[in-house]
Amino acid sequence: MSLYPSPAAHTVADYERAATERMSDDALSYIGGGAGNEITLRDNEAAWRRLALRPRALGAPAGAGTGVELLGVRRPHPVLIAPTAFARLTHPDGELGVARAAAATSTIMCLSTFASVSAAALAADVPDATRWFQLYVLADRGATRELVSAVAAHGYEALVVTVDRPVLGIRERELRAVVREAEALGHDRPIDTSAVIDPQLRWSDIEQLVADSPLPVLIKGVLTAEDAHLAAEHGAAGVIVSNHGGRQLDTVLAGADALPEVVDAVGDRLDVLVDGGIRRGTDVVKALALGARAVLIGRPTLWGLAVDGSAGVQRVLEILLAELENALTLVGAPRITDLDRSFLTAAPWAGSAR
Ligand code: FNR
Ligand code: LAC
Repeated sequence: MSLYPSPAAHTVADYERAATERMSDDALSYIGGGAGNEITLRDNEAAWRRLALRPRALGAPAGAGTGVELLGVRRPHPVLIAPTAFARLTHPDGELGVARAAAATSTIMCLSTFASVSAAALAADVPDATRWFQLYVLADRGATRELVSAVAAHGYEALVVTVDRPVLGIRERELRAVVREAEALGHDRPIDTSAVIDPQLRWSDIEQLVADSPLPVLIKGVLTAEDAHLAAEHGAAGVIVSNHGGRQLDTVLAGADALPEVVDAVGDRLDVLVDGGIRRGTDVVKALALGARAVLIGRPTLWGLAVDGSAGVQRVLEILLAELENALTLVGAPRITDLDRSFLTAAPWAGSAR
């Protein structure tokens, strides 16, 4: 019998604390760690807190709706599950548990190239989860093409091509821990993700991939207007403003700070999404007010998974969605799509202890 959800688990932070208590040191270092001094990792959360809300009174009937349009498709809400590798390291339910929680909350799940289940097995096991596939372009382009046709055949609706990992960031917590990925996943030796990802990927490859792909392509890991323009010019349907959860290059901008320039550059042509440090419904409101169409959450789903398997992931999503609805009504936006930058201002408390 599971001890959770306990009466004390009301927030994403409660799940983080509970997960920290029960995860192995190795899993904690892999999931919780970031690159270098972890300045970007910490700032991903802090950057949302540097924005204050400017609510409007009497503007929004309660429950006015969280619906958004994403890649031209109506969705009930703008929260997605970010791709995270090796979910079975966290809990035996793994990605199948995440997918069940996604289906129960009408959340799009983005499956990692390095998932601990195959794209086909997940599609067969949880057919009613809306699925996107995160693609690392492999040095073996034949294998990459096969992977793309397999995920399209199995009903995945978009490709998320991650471009911020030509090499692995220097993650010191991970270096200090012995990550027993292999053992947890039933392999006889560690999986060297860097050995298979193509470090030489170029924008011309993206153009080819878009031309070959039966699915719309989003580029994940964009932090500048320059790259957003290039993504648009090379045929992407969307960009995900992301620093990979602070795991790649330390001291790059947080998603919240990079988002405005990307929205200003391509927001009228592409769907702009953002991830990194989203822990509250108010963070989602701020992201959408800055011009994002949707947000992705990474670690919070893994904390839910660690605490209570699929039920924990579902509860984490329910908490965020309830907070989002509450914040939307209180900020006075009739519809989520009515949010704009007039609902935001620089927080007077930014820079002080919070
Ligand atoms: C990731 N992320 C990631 N991204 C990706 O494109 N492919 C992947 O396989 C992984 N794997 C992965 C594993 C773990 C343990 C974490 C924490 C993250 C990055 C992820 O998609 C997302 O960008 C961040 O996690 C978002 O930040 P938050 O929500 O974790 O703060
Ligand atoms: C990570 C890789 C798998 O962030 O993207 O761990």
